[in-house]
Amino acid sequence: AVQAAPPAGTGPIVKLWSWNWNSVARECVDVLGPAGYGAVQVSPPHDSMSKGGSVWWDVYQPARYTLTSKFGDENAFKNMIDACHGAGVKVHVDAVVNHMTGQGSTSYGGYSFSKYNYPGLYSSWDFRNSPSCVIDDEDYKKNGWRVQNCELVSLADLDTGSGYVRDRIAGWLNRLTALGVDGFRIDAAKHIHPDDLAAIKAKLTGSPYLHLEVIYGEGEAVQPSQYTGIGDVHEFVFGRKMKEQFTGQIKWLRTFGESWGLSVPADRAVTFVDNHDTERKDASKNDATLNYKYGDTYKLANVFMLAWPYGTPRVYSGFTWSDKEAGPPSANGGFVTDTDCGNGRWTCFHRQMAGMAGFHKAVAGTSVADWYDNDDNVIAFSRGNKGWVAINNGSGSVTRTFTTGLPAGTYANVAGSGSVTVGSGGTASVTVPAKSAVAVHVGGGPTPTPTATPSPTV
Ligand code: LM2
Ligand code: CA
Repeated sequence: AVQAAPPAGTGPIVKLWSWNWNSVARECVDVLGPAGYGAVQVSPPHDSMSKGGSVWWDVYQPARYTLTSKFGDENAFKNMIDACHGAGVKVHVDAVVNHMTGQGSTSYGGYSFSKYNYPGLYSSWDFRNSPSCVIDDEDYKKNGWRVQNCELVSLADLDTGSGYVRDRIAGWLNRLTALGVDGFRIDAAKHIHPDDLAAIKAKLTGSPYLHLEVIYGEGEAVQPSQYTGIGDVHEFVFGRKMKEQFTGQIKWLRTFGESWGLSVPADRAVTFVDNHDTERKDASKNDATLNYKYGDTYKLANVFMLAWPYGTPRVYSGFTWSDKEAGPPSANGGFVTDTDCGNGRWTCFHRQMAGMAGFHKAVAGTSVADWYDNDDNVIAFSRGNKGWVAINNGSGSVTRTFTTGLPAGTYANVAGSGSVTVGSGGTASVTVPAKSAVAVHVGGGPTPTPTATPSPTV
């Protein structure tokens, strides 16, 4: 199978994490398609460890390859794919294929399994369990073999070197492709040897887009560069840099790019401000990121991600939490309930970025020009003659005349409210309130609704 990278001008990915299938379907039609999001990444659809429960992480313990998850049944899954495709949105599935569960004997609905035994699917010899070993923290720097062959947090590690296991994994992914799935986020890809992953990829039908979760760590034995020949790779340094910059001075972003020590080249990177793991890290840890709790600071980092050319951006949207273990809103024995963006239980952050999804799509293929910064926390730049953005990460409002690079006209602010009128010389007088952004693009205005508070305006 040939790796199909998203074509230029494709909208960003949005990860609707822990959303049920019915809710994703509705969101594709109501919000994602109209906004210009290119693809939605959904949670693992396989049958898991338990049939739902009170934690979120049960879905990272596959129990069998059936579409019987806490997010809905096969019908709901298929309806979601059709609805999203109808809205012009591709569907990516979170594929957990490095391991199965860490469970002792478990039974439900007439199905019984244990850590190294899944009737009709895997038996003990399909795992690297003789002798079994568990990955230690020091393995990451010292021993790449153990990172890929020992157990990740004691989860039964599949022998991905075996032809039988490769066939089972490819068979599962191919079933999803046959249902219309367009791409896969490969969970724990760092723990699967690149040769094994390449062999599985060679068994895939169609040309699904692959993006691999390979977490970068300085000086580690397993590196993202070992995987870029297989698919796009998640750029974990990006989010760490966004936290550092947006909690400091963003003027430094002028030179942002590979030279900053990013781990994946721009044309192979999937970038994100946070994901479901990093949003839960203690703020003091050096691999912590911003998350929705940072409010406007988080929002501005996402505006930058969608405005600056680096990789394929992925907007993250999950549920609100205070307990790190707590699962999504659910009922009836753990089935995830329909998303309600008004009840405070879901962040629905991607809705705040809907206008920027369109911006990202509109400016594809252009380069950065007309850089401005105030030597502190206000920056602005254009993207060719297609778009212009100003980000004020400081504590005071800024009004000035900017060079936008845009044709004369009035454009809607897709990062907030109000509009910007560009004169014949490409300049515009704009007010950017503290901790806010103004983003305008060709095809994104003139704005139809004059607002009561006319800032930012001419
Ligand atoms: C991932 N990427 O590589 C996921 O993004 C991450 O969320 C997953 O961990 C991990 N890999 C495995 O797919 C989460 C969660 C873990 C949890 C696992 C499995 O962060 O805490 O581990 O899912 O559900 C849990 C317990 C852990 C226990 C393990 C096995 O928290 O204490 O280990 O189950 O029973 C003894
Ligand atoms: Ca492994």
